[in-house]
Amino acid sequence: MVFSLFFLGLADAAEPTEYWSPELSELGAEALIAGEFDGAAGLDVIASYREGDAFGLAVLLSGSGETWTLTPEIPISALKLRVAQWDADAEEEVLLGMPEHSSAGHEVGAVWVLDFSGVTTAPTTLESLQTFSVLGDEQDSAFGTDVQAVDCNTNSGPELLVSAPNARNGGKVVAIASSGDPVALAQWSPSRKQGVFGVALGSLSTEQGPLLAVASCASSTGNCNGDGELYVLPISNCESTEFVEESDALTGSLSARPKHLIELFEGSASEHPAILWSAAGVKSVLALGSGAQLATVSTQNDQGAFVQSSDEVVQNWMSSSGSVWQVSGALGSALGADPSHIVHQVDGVDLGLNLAFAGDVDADGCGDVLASASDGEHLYLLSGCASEKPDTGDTGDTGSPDTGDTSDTGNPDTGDTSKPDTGDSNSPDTGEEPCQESFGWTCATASPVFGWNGLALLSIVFFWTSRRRQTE
Ligand SMILES: [Ca+2]
Ligand SMILES: [Ca+2]
Ligand SMILES: [Ca+2]
Ligand SMILES: [Ca+2]
Repeated sequence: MVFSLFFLGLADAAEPTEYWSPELSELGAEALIAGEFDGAAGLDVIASYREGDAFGLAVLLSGSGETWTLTPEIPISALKLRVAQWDADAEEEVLLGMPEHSSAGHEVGAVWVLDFSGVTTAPTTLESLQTFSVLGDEQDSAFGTDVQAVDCNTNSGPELLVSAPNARNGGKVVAIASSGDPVALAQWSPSRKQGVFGVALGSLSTEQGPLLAVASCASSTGNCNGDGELYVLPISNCESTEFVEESDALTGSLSARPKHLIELFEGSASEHPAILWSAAGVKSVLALGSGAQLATVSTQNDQGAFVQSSDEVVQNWMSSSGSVWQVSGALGSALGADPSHIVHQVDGVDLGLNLAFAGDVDADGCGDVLASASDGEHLYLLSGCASEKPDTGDTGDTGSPDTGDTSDTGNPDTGDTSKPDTGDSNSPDTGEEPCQESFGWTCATASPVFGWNGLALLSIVFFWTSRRRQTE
């Protein structure tokens, strides 16, 4: 295996703005989604919040403009939120997985489909938004750990694909019919009858039809410490029970339990299609065709949040060391050479516990992202357009602060990295320390000066590995 390691070079700093401050505890710390849910033009946002031992959903629909707090009759102790197209109307529906949900005293797990179409007044209960629900069939199986809606059967409408990684004999994924009774049409489980199958799910649309990506840990710890496997299941016809062989895994030996499996935009990697195994601490780019691990991005102190937007080029958004990094272009060898990274940060706050793509909310031509943060009180809006550009033209006028201006011509401000200048003009910034001094890391490999905060902490490691399979 050949790998090279270098750090991101110059980056621009961007100041997020407070987008939603509903005075709830731990807003968006567990889950955060955004989309068009109510049918009234404008972004709708749903975030978890905490009330004592339980979670609720904080809802901000553009049609009402008010914050609603919704809790079900049985308190939620664990949840997953996904956005899906469930019914025929144009609005998106919300999938709520509750893997610890109890029914009749048994913790069987549940998934609800919530429909906010046309909802303009505060619902009295979360249940009143329910358009479909299904309970797990086995105690302590963690049914609802992850969920996707994919049309995988000839009957009308999509099916609900639900994982129950703690189910007997190594976990399972089931396809639930959307019409009629919520019965299981199909089931996938590991033939070795051990491990944790279905810790995360992702849906992929390919020329060969819909595919379901399933993350599994071979051991039953659920941590995927070097034994994580990615399965890609054809689901154009899901109507039977299938046992998945270890040798069917697209790739194995992956680290860290993923929070998301994401179908990457074209242009995100050297091969397409590609899937991102997005876990806390590690983001692995996996080629769907060859199974090769194309690139690995290591992050620090994050929860595995990752989203993409697409402007002129793909924008990758991920959290590391309390900041959200916006990295343009392919997650591959060109990454470190491209200086147009933007770091979004808020003083004193860990930003980016969860991320949600928000569309172009501020109408400046670039896709934007919502981020929850450790202060727990606000959702922040991260603008996809760089609010500050590198100083490429300082003329020496000493009176004006150098805050990312590009109108001056003259001396480039070569020390400028991730912080607005504080007033100097014809000399390099001195307010920013090279990473060598800040972190004790060597700075020799990339650009001359590094930013002061966290640049070295988002290190990019490329693994040029061939496809790895477990074949025993
Ligand atoms: Ca809306
Ligand atoms: Ca719909
Ligand atoms: Ca609907
Ligand atoms: Ca924008």
